[in-house]
Amino acid sequence: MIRFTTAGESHGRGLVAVVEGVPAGLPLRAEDIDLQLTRRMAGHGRGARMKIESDAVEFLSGVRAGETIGSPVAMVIWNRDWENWTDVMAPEPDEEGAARRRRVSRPRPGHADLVGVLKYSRRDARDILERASARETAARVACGAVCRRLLAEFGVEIGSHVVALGAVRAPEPSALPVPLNDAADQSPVRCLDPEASQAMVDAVDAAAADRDTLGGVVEVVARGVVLGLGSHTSWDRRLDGSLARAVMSIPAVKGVEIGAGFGSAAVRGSVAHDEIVEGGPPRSGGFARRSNRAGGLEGGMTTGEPVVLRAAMKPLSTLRRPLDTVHLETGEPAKAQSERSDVTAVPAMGVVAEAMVALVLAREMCEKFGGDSLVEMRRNYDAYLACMRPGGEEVGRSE
Ligand code: EPS
Repeated sequence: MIRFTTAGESHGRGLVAVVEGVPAGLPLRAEDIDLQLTRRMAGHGRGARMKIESDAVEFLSGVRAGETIGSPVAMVIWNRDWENWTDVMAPEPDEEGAARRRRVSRPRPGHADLVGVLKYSRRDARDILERASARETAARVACGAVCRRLLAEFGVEIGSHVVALGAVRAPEPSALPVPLNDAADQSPVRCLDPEASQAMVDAVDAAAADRDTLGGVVEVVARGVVLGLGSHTSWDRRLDGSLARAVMSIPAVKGVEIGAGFGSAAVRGSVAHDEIVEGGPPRSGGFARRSNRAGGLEGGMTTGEPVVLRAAMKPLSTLRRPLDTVHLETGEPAKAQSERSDVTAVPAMGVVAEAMVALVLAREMCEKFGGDSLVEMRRNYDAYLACMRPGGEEVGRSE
């Protein structure tokens, strides 16, 4: 079973990412991970921090001679900015009072600051924000990149694009380009429509000039996913639930919808569903759909159609035009602390959402097709395709 964990503070020494349960024999290079880390750093509206960092992983374990060996894959991403924070973030007792210099006492509405200090009995909201910072998503992207590499062995391609940024909404494309990211990554905001892309850039610039922030919506698409990941049999095995949870856990994401999502609530059943026809690929059991309003999931299981979900991100809560708050030490009304931040991170959130989708899909693939090694997993996958038909008869089986 694939599991992952991350550790690290935004201005600490670095971020640690560990993925367990990766089958042995998967070709894996640091470049596979770094490519995704670089995509996460990009996007119009990112702040000054991204000019300091140059995210890249170092493998600490689990990879040898360019292949996984079945043990936990541990990676570290060093924070370049740490050099400016060595005293403030030092683990040793703070005799000089260095940490005090960067104390955060005016919690930002919308961030974890206030609830965090109360819940964890801290004086300094920096103890909370250092971990609540979206910097942590770099480690998730590293874990997701390992899973993405595994999924690629089974023909799965995951991409995303920005469908709305602030009030600007891109027109719905008639068909999505393949591979999706090759097209989306050309845009400074990862939007497929050139006109909407320019309007989004302008909206970001206008928000920056007003010292404000913007949210938006991204769509994630996973193609080539085999039919039957997840299960209808129990609530916690339904894959739509697992995907929604994983994507909802991304900082600032406030909504997730699958396929037609909220829109399907307004239409009649006769136009909400995807009619079944013969003639799909072996991956879909030889069946296909006339449409994909279900977003590739029925009964909590993949149908073989592309898995499609959307995530809505609220505007970032670190504002250079701060909102009202209360000073933690004096109890007096105050303006919230203004930390350096992004105007928007919606394009980056798409890359993080791809990673979370990859983690969930890879976990389900390993659960269904097991395997301590990639060879074993592939054999089980092929055997499943061979018997995937009503009744489960194997192709060419003698009577
Ligand atoms: C981020 C790094 C952070 C922020 C941002 C995301 O770096 P710093 O705090 O040094 O500027 O830019 O975090 C937030 C938007 C937030 O609210 O925490 C990153 O690596 O993505």
